Formats: sequence, C-alpha cells, structure tokens
Amino acid sequence: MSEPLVTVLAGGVGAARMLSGIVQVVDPANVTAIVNVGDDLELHGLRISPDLDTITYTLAGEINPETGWGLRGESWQAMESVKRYGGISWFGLGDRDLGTHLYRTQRFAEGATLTEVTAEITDAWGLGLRLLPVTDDRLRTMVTLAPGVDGPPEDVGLEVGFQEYFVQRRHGVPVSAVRFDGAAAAAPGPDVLDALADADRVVLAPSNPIVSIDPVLAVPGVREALIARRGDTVAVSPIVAGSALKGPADRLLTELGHEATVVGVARLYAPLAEALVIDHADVDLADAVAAEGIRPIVAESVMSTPEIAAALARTVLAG
Ligand code: FO1
Repeated sequence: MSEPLVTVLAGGVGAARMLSGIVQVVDPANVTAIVNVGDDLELHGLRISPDLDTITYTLAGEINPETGWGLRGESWQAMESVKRYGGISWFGLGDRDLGTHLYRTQRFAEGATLTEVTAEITDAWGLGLRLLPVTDDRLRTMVTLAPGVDGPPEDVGLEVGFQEYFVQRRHGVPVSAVRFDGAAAAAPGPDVLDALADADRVVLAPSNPIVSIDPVLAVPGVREALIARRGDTVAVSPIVAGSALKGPADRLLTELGHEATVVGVARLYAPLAEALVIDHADVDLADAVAAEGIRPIVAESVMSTPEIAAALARTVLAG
C-alpha cells in the first residue's frame, strides 16, 4: 500500500516535535503542515515568522535545544549593537537567525509571497516536507490584557500584539480576550484547502488551541474544510495532567473560560476531530473525554525523545 498523505495543523514547538515524529514514520514528501502565522511580527523592518522558523529549524536538527526557538550555536552580536543604540531588544534575534529574516524580508520586497519564501527556506534547509503558511495575507493574533497582580496598571484593557504579550511580558499577565486581526479578509494560502481535502489523515498538533490552532481556523474556509474531514482527524492534547507542556496554554484556557484539562480540550476539538490523544497521566479522564463526543486514545504524548515522537506519530496515523 502506498504511504498515507498526512496534513498537520501546526503552531510552533509542539507541532515541530509532532512533525519530527511523523517524518520518521511517513515519507516526508507525503507530509504537509498548515502553519499558524498569527505570531508573526515586523521588527527592525524585518519580517519574522516564529512558528514557520521553529518548525524549519527543528526538522533541520538545528533548533536551539535550550530555548526551543532560534538556532543552535547562536551568537548575539547584532542584538548587542541594537541594545547599544537603545533599540528594541526584548525580542531576541540571534546572528544566525537574523539571516533568515533578512532573506524573507528581501524576497517580500521583490514581490514573493510568504508561501513562496517558505518553500525556498525549507528547501535550503533540506526539509522533505511541505510547510504551508495558512494564509499569505496579514493575520495577527491580538491579546487584550486583564487586571492582574504582576502587570502595571496601564496595561489593563490594553490590546497588544501576540509577541508583546508572549515575549515582552513573558506571558505573565492575565488575558481577557484574543482576536485575529485581518482574519476575516484573509484567504487560505495556495494548496491549504486541497491539503485538507486530499489527506488520508489530518492531525491537530499538540499546539496551543487558543493562539496556535484557532488563528489557523479563523481563516475563512479552513474550519469548514477541517470539519468536512472530521472522520479522518486525530487531535493530540497539548494539556497533560492539567498543565501545558510549554507556554501559557493552561492559563489562557482558564482565563478565557475553558477548562485547562483534557476534557476542556475535548470540548473544543469534538466538532473538529474524531479522536483525541491524551497522555497516560490523564487516563482517569478518558470517560469524561468520550462523554464530550470525541474518542480518547491513551498514549505516551510527552515527546521528550525522537523515539517517543515516532511512537506517538504511529498512534496518530493508526487512529
Ligand atoms: N521567545 C522568547 O521567549 N524570547 C525571545 O526573545 C524570542 C525570540 C524569537 C526569535 C525568533 C523566533 O522565531 C522565535 C522567538 N521566540 C522567542 C519564540 C516565539 O516567539 C514563541 O515561542 C512563539 O511565537 C510561540 O509559539
């Protein structure tokens, strides 16, 4: 039998690990990731696409293992110069990583689309799979800050870009709302809807449901295309034992009125996926997950080694 076509809805770190497992068990030429661009930003006149770059660097084996973002073996001389001038330094761009943003920005100036530049970058890193930005149009995740003990009073009610929340404020401030600026006018990137329609298996990566998967679904047509494939879609919970493995998914779920457990994830994903992979740590909640109308699959889901990532990929593909 020929290998299955696999399409993965992807954010950053969790999706990168899931994809590194999938490409161990399926020919990468059969794998497509539809990637969130709501985290993208413009800084120093440069176009930066953190989730696309995190996936690219991870699959190239060049991700910085300490941070989970940026390149390994970085130096920071350009940032030191920016700091000397009093420029923006809260978003760390290493010297090697900067080359990616310089290239992307130049190609935009020449008229290339994000889809085209991404293909050029992934080819240059020797990746065999296809990364598709969910849209070539401008889509930005915007976060409204709520009252909290840690933040300055002037932050309350302020709407900031995703990275100003996530990196500048270290996602330490409460949030009262999230919206996706530009989504209503955005069109799915070329091949995005076909990649959903043609896949034998669709996977919702263990990415943040609110700020990684939701912006992908906010692009008109994508949610509908996914719902049409519900019977072939498996989600992987980004929440294990009530906590996010990385980042603020647990806090964001609670702050926005959801339950930060696999049951809360099941409630969000039941309309979209037939099955939800939950970790052994949550086996006691399997019945409650099933009661939400999504079939629980209990597996080791914390991808701390390549072997665990490959085993999880086999589980997800088997469905
Ligand atoms: N995350 C940080 O916590 N601090 C940083 O300074 C930072 C810089 C950065 C530069 C390039 C890049 O591709 C990612 C970067 N990230 C940084 C990670 C990233 O912004 C977030 O982890 C994701 O957007 C969340 O998915």
